[in-house]
Amino acid sequence: MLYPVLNQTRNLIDLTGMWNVELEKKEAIDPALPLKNTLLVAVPGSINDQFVDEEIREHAGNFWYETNFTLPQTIYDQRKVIRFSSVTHEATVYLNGVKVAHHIGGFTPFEVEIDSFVTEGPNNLKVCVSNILDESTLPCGIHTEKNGKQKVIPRFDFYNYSGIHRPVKLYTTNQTYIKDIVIDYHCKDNGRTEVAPMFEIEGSYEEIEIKILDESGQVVDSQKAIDSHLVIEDTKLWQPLNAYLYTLEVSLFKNGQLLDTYKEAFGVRTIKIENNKFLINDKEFYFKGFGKHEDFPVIGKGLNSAVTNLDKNLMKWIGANSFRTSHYPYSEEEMQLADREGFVVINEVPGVGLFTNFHADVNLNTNDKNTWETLKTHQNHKNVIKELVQRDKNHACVAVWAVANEPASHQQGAYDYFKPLVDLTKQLDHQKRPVVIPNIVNATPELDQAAELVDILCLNRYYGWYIDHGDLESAMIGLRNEIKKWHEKYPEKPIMFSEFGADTVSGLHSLYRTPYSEEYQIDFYKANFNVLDELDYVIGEHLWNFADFETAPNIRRIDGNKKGIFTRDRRPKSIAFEIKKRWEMI
Ligand code: GCB
Repeated sequence: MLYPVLNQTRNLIDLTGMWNVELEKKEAIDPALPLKNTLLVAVPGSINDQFVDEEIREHAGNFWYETNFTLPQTIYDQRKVIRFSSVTHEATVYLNGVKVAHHIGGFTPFEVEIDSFVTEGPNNLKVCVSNILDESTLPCGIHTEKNGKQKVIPRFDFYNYSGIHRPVKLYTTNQTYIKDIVIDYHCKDNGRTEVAPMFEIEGSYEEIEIKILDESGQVVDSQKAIDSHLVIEDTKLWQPLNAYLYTLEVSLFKNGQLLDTYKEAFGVRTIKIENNKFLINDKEFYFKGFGKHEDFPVIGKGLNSAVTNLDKNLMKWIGANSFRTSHYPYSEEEMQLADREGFVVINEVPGVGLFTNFHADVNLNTNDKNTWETLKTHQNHKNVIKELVQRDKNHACVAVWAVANEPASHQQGAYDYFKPLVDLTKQLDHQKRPVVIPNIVNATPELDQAAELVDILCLNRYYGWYIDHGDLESAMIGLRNEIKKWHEKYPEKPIMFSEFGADTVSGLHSLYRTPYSEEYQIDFYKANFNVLDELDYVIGEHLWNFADFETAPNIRRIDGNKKGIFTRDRRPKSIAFEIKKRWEMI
């Protein structure tokens, strides 16, 4: 599936804006009838924080969205497709009362051809959005009932924002169209790159023209056969924080008439792991950056380009070169920006909550069932991997795939659960990029069963916070011991600190440098940096988290998770200036 664009052969109509919304309560809503008790809701955006109404914010179940549109006559003869960039978490789409699409998974796009259902007059588009998470979904949650009300208890540490989070677009093509493009390339010596693009094309055509353009729009090479190899001489490589993007342009013709054309940007770079090092273009790369969230006041997880842009600029300001899309795929627009700016991305599927006896709220920590005998997520897990690799395969910024976060990889069954998923990721990815599964502290080097499957040992460690809270001296002894054991067990695998951090209330100061103060956050990071700077097999540091973010209420979270280097509204805490100094030196 290609990103929707406007060009010589394709039209693009934006369906975002104010939609109607109605909560489905006891009585089921009939998609054939107009919605009755509607409110206005902004699309894109999470629904939760747009109203002054706790019932809406906390509603677990269906939200019915609705909009109406009439198409211009000029495009009526073309093939028409509605594309949702993401609907969180499950969407059933009705056009003029007829069910036309269903999609499970809140962070990847889906689309439907609507030619058989659309009318020349007004059209009614309804989307039934469910925010229910259970033991089959990803992310994984607990679906239960309390006081006669449905409830979703997240098994993860971020707020279960839901709604139509990213743009909804109607685009058109001719009956002959380019369905997908895979840009495979091989870097040879002397700066020569052979590009072997693969195309999925529907319909008939007589001629194909494939071109590679450089950043100034000059044609680098062009060919006229579908299985052509194109050549870039003196390749300008895509480098971290110094990106160079080529464009592959493909056009289809019949009787000299242009039927379809599409441009896909791509960067040329190599990724290797050798001798415990992570190499980009054969040069050692050290990850400096963050685990992030798509999270901002009012819009929740809704796409907002200004926020995405500010985050990118804050990361540049502080000296970061990379981030992880914890704990779900981020917007396509964010990936395009990362390509453009040269950020290196660890791209994560929503494989989070895969630990049945863990919950961010310690009071729920009572269930001791085996995760892998309890959960029914495997099919959905395969789907989210397929959809993410499909969506992001051509992005130069994507350097690593994360197929889960902190699963119960110490419990029996973890290996059998993850082996097919890691294999699937590699099989689907034409670049065979490294695969990781950020590890939870319970899955010690002695107990863990998934580490042998991964290319980098990504450790999420909170020594000095959840372990030896407030006692950094003991904490660092523990951390050193553990890392040593990992290295002894897997001497050939690089290690990365994929999460470490301390909750910090912005503006809270302490002479005694106590936890939650800005001083403690500084001491915490200094202590951790001392340890990881001693170890030459450590390939990077991703701080947890870029910014404070919203979570479900629980005893450890006061107005959300406060481990941000920036506040939720992106003001720096004192630590930000320390990190900037460090990263500008590395
Ligand atoms: C983790 C999780 C992350 C949490 C973080 C924390 O290990 O991966 O989702 O937010 O810890 O702050 O507890």
